[in-house]
Amino acid sequence: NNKIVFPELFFTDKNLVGRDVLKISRNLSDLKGIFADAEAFERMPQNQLAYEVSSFLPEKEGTPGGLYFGITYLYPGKVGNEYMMTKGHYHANVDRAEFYWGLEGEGMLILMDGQRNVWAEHVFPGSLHYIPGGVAHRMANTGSSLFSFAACWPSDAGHNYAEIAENGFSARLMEVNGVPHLI
Ligand code: PAN
Ligand code: ZN
Repeated sequence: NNKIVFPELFFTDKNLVGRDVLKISRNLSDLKGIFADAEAFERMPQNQLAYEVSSFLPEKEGTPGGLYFGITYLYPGKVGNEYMMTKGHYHANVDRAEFYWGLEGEGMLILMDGQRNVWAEHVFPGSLHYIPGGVAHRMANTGSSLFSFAACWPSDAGHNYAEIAENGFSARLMEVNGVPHLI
């Protein structure tokens, strides 16, 4: 397993030394309902690993002024013609912003503002993406290898998954003639 390693935690603040990195994983079953082709989804093994997130959360959730850091490892694949993607969310504190940057592999950052306008940015190793407050965000792996990206967000941002679970994004990233299209 040669995926990019989590940075070495190197802090002079004694309170941070030895803090654990939180690891979560999402299987296909955790992504039920987010893909357009529900039949293709049901035919896939529900225990298939979709993505993993390793996070360093040095502050208590909700602390104003603190920062969180995480790396997401998004595996390649498609559900029907739709690229494998993260659940996506607004921040619970909706005006909180976030940085994403590409580490390995390639994908698209899908963004949606409060008026449900959707646009996307190409993510590749070294690309930096600023997600303003009020903008929902989701990543899709458009390549055939592991897509890893890092994120930095405020410790008082929180996650609002319900809004996207109920209403989705107003556009999807589909493969058409071998290339990604926002539809
Ligand atoms: C990221 C995301 C991570 C997984 O750390 O939480 O990429 O995506 P979902 O949370 O949408 O499943 C982030 O945006 N934090 O705010
Ligand atoms: Zn976020």
